[in-house]
Amino acid sequence: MKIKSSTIDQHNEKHYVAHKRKFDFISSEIPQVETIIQKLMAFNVAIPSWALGTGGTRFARFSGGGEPGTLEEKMDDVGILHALNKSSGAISLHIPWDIPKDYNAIKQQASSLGIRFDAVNSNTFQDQPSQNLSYKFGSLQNVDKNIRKQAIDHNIEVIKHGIELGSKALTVWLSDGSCFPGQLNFRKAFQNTLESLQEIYAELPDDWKIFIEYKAYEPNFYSMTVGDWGQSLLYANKLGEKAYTLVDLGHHLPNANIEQIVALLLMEGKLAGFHFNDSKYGDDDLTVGSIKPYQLFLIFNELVDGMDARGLNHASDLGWMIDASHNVKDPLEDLLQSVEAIMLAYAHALMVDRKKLNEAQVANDVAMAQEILQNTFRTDIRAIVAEARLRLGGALDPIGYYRENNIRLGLIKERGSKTIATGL
Ligand code: PSV
Ligand code: MN
Repeated sequence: MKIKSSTIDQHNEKHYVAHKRKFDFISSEIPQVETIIQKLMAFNVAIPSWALGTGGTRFARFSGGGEPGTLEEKMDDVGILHALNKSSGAISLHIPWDIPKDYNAIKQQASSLGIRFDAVNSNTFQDQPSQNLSYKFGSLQNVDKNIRKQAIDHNIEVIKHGIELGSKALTVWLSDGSCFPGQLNFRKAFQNTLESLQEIYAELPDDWKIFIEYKAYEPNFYSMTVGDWGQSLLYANKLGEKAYTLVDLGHHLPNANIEQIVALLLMEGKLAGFHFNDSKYGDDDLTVGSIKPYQLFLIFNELVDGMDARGLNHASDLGWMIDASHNVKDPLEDLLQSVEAIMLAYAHALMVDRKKLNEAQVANDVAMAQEILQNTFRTDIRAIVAEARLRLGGALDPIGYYRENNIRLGLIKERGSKTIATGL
């Protein structure tokens, strides 16, 4: 299913007067509004190929119907999102869940939808039917050299798929670790993992990066071999300049100060980018910004500050990806909400008066520093994000459009109500 731009124009006409009133007001309040709009227009967040269907828990999965059953259909779904918000122009593939059968055809489809291929993700946390050896006791860390070799080869194969598609990064998330004290020799597990990663690193093309994603717990509950940003940074530093630490917002112990982690990784030139999601308790994979929108803003505040300090291009120098699971909402609506939350947090961060904030910091004016951040966060800038979308031909109210035009019903008619997407 393709969204016709004429139907978006009709939708926008209906909403334009109300939008203009809000936009005129907010632009009169914010002097740098044009710069913010230009930056928003350049910014895109990759959609994970594994999160276009309904997610589930280990108890149950309640499919909503019309799920994309093939990679082509997943691409079409990202095309729908991108047509509506103009900020979802990339897809991140998980291999082997989404192996392209015909590279040229899939690349043609991508370019017709205005989508590029972001980081490719390897999977050595599950056993595949075609696989000889099991990852039950880990992959790159495994005590068995042959199992490590199988996992290394898989990662190299993922790089090859990525090269064909024009990706520029490999994301490695390992479930490796241990469930009980004594199960693992920590030093040996680290060394095995490092040596395995070095073999993968050696296969990276010159213009590629490797993203090392950490996670505090799950599926292993006593130790994780890449359990926090310190461990990830150790691997990244030992591997070399193409290796970076990837932050998934749900992968920390409760109450971790993620904004500080981000600031320091950026300072060290080692921040890869993000897997965005939100959480209340653990790796809940909830809609971005649905639980802690202020934290999301504080993270973006550090990102903008740190990227500007290093002269980085906001839109292209870090990897921006969503990693969420939509268990009770329509996945496409959920993803629209997630991207909107990211754009709002980014726009708010661009608005922060950094000169004043710096003055407050050097004067130890704690109350003023808080005022600056909170006044920014409490300003309703939704019309600015909507204006950026409008200028690119997107919908003023993406979810409104999605509902008015019964997109899910159309997808169910096209694909049926019982299709099941690959992924978690
Ligand atoms: C693991 O929890 C993770 O965050 C990794 O990024 C995986 O690739 C993804 O989720 C799988 O859903
Ligand atoms: Mn992740």
